[in-house]
Amino acid sequence: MGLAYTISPATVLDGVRMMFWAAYAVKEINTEEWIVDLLELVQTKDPGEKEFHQAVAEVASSLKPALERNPKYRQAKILERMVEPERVVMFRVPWMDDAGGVQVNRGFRVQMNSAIGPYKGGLRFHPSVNLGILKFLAFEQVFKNALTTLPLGGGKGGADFNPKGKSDAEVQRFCHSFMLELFRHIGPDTDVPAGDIGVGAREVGYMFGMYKKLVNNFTGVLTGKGATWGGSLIRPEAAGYGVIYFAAEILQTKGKTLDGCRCLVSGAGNVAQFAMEKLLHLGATPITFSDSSGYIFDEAGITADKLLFIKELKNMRRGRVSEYVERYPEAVFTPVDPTHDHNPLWAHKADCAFPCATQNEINAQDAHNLVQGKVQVVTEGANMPTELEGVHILQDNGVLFGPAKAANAGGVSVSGLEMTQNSMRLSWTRDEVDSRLKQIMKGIHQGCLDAAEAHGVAGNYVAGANIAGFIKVANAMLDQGVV
Ligand code: NDP
Ligand code: 2IT
Repeated sequence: MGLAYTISPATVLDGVRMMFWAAYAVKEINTEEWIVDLLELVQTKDPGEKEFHQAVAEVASSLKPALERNPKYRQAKILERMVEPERVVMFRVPWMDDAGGVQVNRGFRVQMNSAIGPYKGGLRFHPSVNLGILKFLAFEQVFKNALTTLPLGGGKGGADFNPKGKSDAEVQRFCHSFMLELFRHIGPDTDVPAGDIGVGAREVGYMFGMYKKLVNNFTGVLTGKGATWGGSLIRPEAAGYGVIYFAAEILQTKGKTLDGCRCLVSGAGNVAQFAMEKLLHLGATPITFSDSSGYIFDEAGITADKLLFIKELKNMRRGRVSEYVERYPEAVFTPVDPTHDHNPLWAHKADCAFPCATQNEINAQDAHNLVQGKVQVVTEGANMPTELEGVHILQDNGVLFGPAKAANAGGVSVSGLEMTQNSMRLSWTRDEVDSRLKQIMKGIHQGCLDAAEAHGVAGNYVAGANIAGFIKVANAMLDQGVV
């Protein structure tokens, strides 16, 4: 028998694979140049998506050591593939207002990456929502979900619907119309949405009801469900509690605790409320919070009673934060001033800061003010609340900086635990879920430190989070081939 007949198909395949990698290897480009090229490509392809460009730039600029260590990531164009969503659906959401008028909104779902699990991520209902914002959020979600150690891919969606000033019936009609299209693109093993800005228990309930009616199937297709119909205990608290668990871990590396710390918090929604609650549990004192109309500074400290008032104000009455000073006249309300080049909330003296409202709420000037105010720790509750220049100013001045994709991963982690409980058809106790959440946040913190250390950027949580999340997804993509 001749030699040709002894070569197995597997050997031939190996040979082809080697030729494939060799062809790439001859075209040697330096990593920095390659990163610049990638950012240019992203900007040229979708020029209007500035938040998405910002998120990609932040990740790409910290991946250099990982890309240089394993040339296959560049050869297989892993990052080029990661910036391209696997699928985007965009759809009309028509609904009727209480006066009988027809309203039309635009709905989206960005299914970014499913290398390590079904697409997972929240839905945002806010008038500012557009494709660029949802692509930035979906891109961040891919890395965040990888850090949780749970089998979750990344996605994000939402609509440019403004829930403010809408009646309950209008919100219900909108949610039902939104799900009338979204239902065909999601499923418990395909894509599992949850809440985000403007989407809480009420909206998840209406969307779940419509999904169940359409598919005639009671299944865990959304997370953040009510506790009596498939929701997990601690899911409402999870993102805010997780942020504070993460900050406690950061402080512990310096032998410190949150006990006695004075804390700046922004936002007054789900994440901000439960971040403040956990700060109080751990002996710290929140002194600020905000919404889109302005912020409150309460020098005496926000107590558990005052927090109850905030929850009732924002969750039941959907009111504005200025009402707080009517009840607690010792506090000060400062309205948003669009002519300001900075947010005065971040100029108060404090030990820690927790931005928990929205993207880009800490710019370079705010970062300088935080440094000036002797803030030692900034831990992000919102997604990308700090502009890249602000991040560098904080890090260069020795502020311990916990980035969103690690620090706020508690929300999606408990969503993952909700999916597990749904699959097992059982519910865990509050203590069980809370202790798993704590363990996950501890693990994410350690994972960031380990990845940073192993890649020559010890102590840099931003680089550590990006590298650890990237490697997990990238290796899965390599294993699965060019799909
Ligand atoms: P909520 O809708 O419950 O609260 C959002 C808060 O931020 C409100 O106080 C809102 O003010 C304020 N806000 C929203 N948009 C703006 C804006 N453009 N300018 C100023 N203030 C604004 O949302 P969440 O608390 O759920 O989300 C807050 C952040 O946390 C977001 O970045 C979200 O992506 C992120 N996140 C959420 C998780 C979750 O599980 N919910 C998990 C991880 C991260 P107003 O009341 O005036 O609208
Ligand atoms: O940004 C986020 O991580 C979320 N909004 C939570 C997503 C989820 O699927 O629970």
